[in-house]
Amino acid sequence: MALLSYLERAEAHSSPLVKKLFGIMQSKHSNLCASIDVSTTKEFLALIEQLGPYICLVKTHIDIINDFSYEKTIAPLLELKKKHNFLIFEDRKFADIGNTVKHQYKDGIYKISSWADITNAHGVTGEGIVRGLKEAAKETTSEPRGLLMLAELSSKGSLAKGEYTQQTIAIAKSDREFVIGFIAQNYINGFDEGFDWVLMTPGVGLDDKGDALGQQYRLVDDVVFGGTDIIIVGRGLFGNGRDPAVEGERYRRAGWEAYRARSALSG
Ligand code: S5P
Repeated sequence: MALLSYLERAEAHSSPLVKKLFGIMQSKHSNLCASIDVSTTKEFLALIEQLGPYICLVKTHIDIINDFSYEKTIAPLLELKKKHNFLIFEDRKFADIGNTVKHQYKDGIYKISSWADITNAHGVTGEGIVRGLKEAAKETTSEPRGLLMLAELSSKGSLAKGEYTQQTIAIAKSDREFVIGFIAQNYINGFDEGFDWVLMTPGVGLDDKGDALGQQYRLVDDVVFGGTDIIIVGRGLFGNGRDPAVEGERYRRAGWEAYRARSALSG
């Protein structure tokens, strides 16, 4: 079957959040998500300001920011979101029982459900995790919120494979309204069944093969031709003294051209 453009997918999708995301991707010609793993608010906001024009999504690990506060970290992040037109994905990787994740998502210092459009969860604790997170989203806001299930991981020796991956996909299918897709390394048989899941892939780097702590990088073309919709890039954009604006444009172009080439081949 021919691969649809992001615009066609936006028009056809039932989720308001996915419509918005694909719409942004189409208008910015970007399937690049920037992973901003830094530990001060100053660096965090400066990087997002520089990368803003090139990305469709900002991925955060808000709990690694030393000087976090809603006023100094989140309020300006939301201003940058408006200015540059991207969505926000808090990579919280929830992994507890439904009742606990419900509170972890909406309470505490971070109040993730109040500002992050998208978050993600492991399947390890079973289906209740989706229900708990969905309840928290509904109790927080009328804005659309979405969940990605972690079906596979990029790191060496990951246990998320085979039967575990299949069971995680089954959990995702328990709620096709709140669950919008997956974090995985490739398109996996069993995802689809006629539903347009969003697939995002981290562990992407054009210059490095990995890091000293088990991260493994693959090339943009490999992950996009492997079936991904959104490439997630962190240190490739700003690590090792790289210029985020230069790398932002480089990865944006690489991701966009790869998706176009894949669509043309499938058409
Ligand atoms: O399988 C995974 C899933 C995730 S969400 N592998 C990953 O590396 N990630 C996240 O993507 C990880 O937590 C980090 O924030 C980012 C990759 O960063 P990079 O600097 O290695 O590109």
